[in-house]
Amino acid sequence: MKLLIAIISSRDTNALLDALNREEFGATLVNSKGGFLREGNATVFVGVEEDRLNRLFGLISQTCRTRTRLMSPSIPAIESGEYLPTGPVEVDVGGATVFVLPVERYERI
Ligand code: 2BA
Repeated sequence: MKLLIAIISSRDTNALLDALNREEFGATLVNSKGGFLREGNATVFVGVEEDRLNRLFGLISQTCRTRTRLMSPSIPAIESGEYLPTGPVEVDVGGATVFVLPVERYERI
């Protein structure tokens, strides 16, 4: 068994969870925040048998879109070391950042 952890856009959660439910994947959704943009995103945990992992990746690819976000980074001022705002830059986010971990033991008690 594997534990798949997918970090996705909050806007894609319904589509992904609907698809997972339809195909009887068990899933847990946790609200999270990206360390770079500091915006809300979503983290989905799915315990899955190895032979269904490819199907799971397929559902994530179908439901999680790449989006462009505008952000205003701050860069250090040369003399004072203070942070000054610059113009907005475009950042591509998603469709999904996915980790697959081995599961040593799985029990439902
Ligand atoms: P954030 O950390 O808010 O990052 C949002 C997007 O900003 C990233 O999209 C990437 O395009 C960009 N980005 C992140 N760090 C950057 C940096 N140091 N310089 C320039 N651009 C940067 P994604 O790569 O699609 O990541 C989406 C979200 O997935 C991330 O939100 C974070 O919550 C998570 N994530 C990505 N890589 C991760 C990792 N190695 N470990 C844990 N979480 C990760």
